[in-house]
Amino acid sequence: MAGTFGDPEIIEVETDILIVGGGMAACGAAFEAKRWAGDSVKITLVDKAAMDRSGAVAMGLSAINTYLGDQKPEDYCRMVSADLMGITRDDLVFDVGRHVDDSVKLFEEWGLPIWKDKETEGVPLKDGGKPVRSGKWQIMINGEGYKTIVAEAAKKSLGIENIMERVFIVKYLLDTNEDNRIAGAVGFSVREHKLFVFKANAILNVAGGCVNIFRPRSTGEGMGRTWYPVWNAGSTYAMAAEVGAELTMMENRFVPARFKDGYGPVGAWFLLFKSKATNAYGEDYTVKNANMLAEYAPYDKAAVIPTCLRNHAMLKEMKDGNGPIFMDTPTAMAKLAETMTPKEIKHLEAEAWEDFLDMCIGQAGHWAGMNIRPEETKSELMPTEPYLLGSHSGCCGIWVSGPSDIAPAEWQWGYNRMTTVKGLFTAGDGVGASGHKFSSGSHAEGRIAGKEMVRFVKDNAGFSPSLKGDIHEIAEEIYLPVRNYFEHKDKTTAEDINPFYITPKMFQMRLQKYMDEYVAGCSTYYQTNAVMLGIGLNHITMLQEDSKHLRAKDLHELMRAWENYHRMWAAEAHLRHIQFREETRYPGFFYRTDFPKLDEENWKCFVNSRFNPDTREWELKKVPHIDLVEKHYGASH
Ligand code: SFD
Ligand code: AMP
Repeated sequence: MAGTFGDPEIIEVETDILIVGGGMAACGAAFEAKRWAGDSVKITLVDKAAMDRSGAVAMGLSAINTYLGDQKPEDYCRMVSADLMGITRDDLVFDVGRHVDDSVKLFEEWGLPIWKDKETEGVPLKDGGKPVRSGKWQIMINGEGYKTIVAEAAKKSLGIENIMERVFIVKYLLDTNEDNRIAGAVGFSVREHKLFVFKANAILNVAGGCVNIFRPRSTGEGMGRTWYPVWNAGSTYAMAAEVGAELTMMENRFVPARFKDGYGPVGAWFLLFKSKATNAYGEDYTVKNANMLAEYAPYDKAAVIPTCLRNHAMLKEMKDGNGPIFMDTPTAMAKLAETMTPKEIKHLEAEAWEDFLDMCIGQAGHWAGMNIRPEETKSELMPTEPYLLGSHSGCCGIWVSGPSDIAPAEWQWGYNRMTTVKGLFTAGDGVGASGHKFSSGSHAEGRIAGKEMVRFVKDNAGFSPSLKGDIHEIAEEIYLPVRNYFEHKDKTTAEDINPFYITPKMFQMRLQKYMDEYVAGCSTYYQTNAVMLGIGLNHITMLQEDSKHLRAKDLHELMRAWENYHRMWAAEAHLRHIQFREETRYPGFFYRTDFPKLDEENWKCFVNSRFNPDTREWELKKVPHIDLVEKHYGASH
């Protein structure tokens, strides 16, 4: 290896179960797998960051968005399906629904404060405590320390000696002897010059969703602010795709409506504070545009307006010149205050701030910096840049085997949450076609996968992984950006301007510009068509060629280089799926202007894709959708 810091030390780690990621799903998996594994199955967890504050819940959260309580899993399925325009996997959603409350009860047992109604104050959920509901499915928490609490339980279960932090996994490796069989993974430490080669019987791929493939609305000094975490770089989708796992619904995305510039979430404002959002002239855009929304089929089954359609109505106002959009916080607070004592009003004002201080500190900072008092001043809302995720109000991800008791035969192949690659499992943002899991559902899904992986490992006890590929060649490939830097850095006087290499930051900006301009980003009001997509794909193909020239001047930048490589893969999958689905299924998230209508007849189906690692070609296909809830419980809700 060229360069001043020499060859990395190569360290082999043998384990039975490898958990890649340290977020909500990973913590759930670690906890549950350990319960079933006993001491006979070795479990190792690798996180690119520090588990206490890694992943989407790093800053904490103010609400747990999935808690069923007295409600039925089939009703949860109906809600999820309607919000995601009718195409979800009922088997997977039902499975989360029947297990999610157990995760929430565990969180409380581990120390997470959950708001209770006055009558049951201080009574734990498991003893009949009634949570304060912000919405039908959501409950309120004091959640600044949410992730540290959940991570602590996972760490305690696994044992600190089985956890490796600050190791970035770059790719998975298939087995030499058995086709389509996972055998290991490879990643590097971002602190020490060490390359880790893992051999495993089963791997859980839970590295979160994908942020920053689109040019963000934040610019200049605000750059780096996003809603979902910047460190979710699409690794889950990219690494699964590279070994040939089938993806599903990668055309789906989430464009959250958020408090402008600070990216503060809106749920508590809409649901708990009962606030209304309006156009510039005080009109409720969802009421004003109700007829326009009625054109979209699954809408008639939805108890509330689906998330993308709320955006659709908002975008109509913005395009018609009726922006900005406001969250009318003063009216909502005044209304709530009508029946409150002065002390209660102070408490309400504190809650308004705490909602953001607990999960999106930047928004509280923005309010303070802009002299905004929510009880006096309205705040602007804005649809953000698109995010790829499978756990929140989106459903892109990987195609997995479902639970044996409910999944139809074609949706199950032995082990719940196993991908189409033998031994490779996923959960949380990784599982496609089943959104609205959120933090609690991702943890529960991790638990489901963790348990199944133990069963898989025990059933496959004779497996001896033999890694495909020469490890020294792989090491060369992984550290190539370092070589690029040291070989060429002295050829110019300004080290960031050099015709022989690309900095990860510039590479990311190029990707973001392509995605923004051609693949329905903010700058085209989320619109695209076949011609634009064709140009976009051409640009991304050229970017792939140039990815060999990424540079890294230190280990931190090496992580940035590989994050962007993963982003590029996720972006390509997203583009190809949008190209394939010739309709507008999610108006408000994106529009195919050449197919502006929702087409139930031809497109009420999943779109699945597979990158063939041998031919290096993508294959896309339609997969029939089955409404299991309607089949077993009828259409009512
Ligand atoms: O307000 C590698 N979410 C909300 N969920 C709720 O329940 N309530 C809310 O209030 C929610 N809201 C919210 C939410 C998220 C964010 C960012 C905000 C607000 C501001 C969603 C949940 O947080 C989300 O659904 C889950 O966390 C998803 O879980 P999971 O496990 O799929 O992803 P993760 O937690 O982000 O963890 C990813 C992990 O992977 C690591 N990682 N490790 C090794 N190698 C690599 N190459 C890696 N790449 C990534 C990460 O470090 C991390 O540990 S609200 O908006 O509605
Ligand atoms: P958000 O803060 O937008 O991420 O939303 C948090 C939760 O509230 C999610 O379960 C959303 O589906 C839900 N939610 C947000 N806004 C609304 C709304 N206007 N109507 C109904 N549900 C909403």
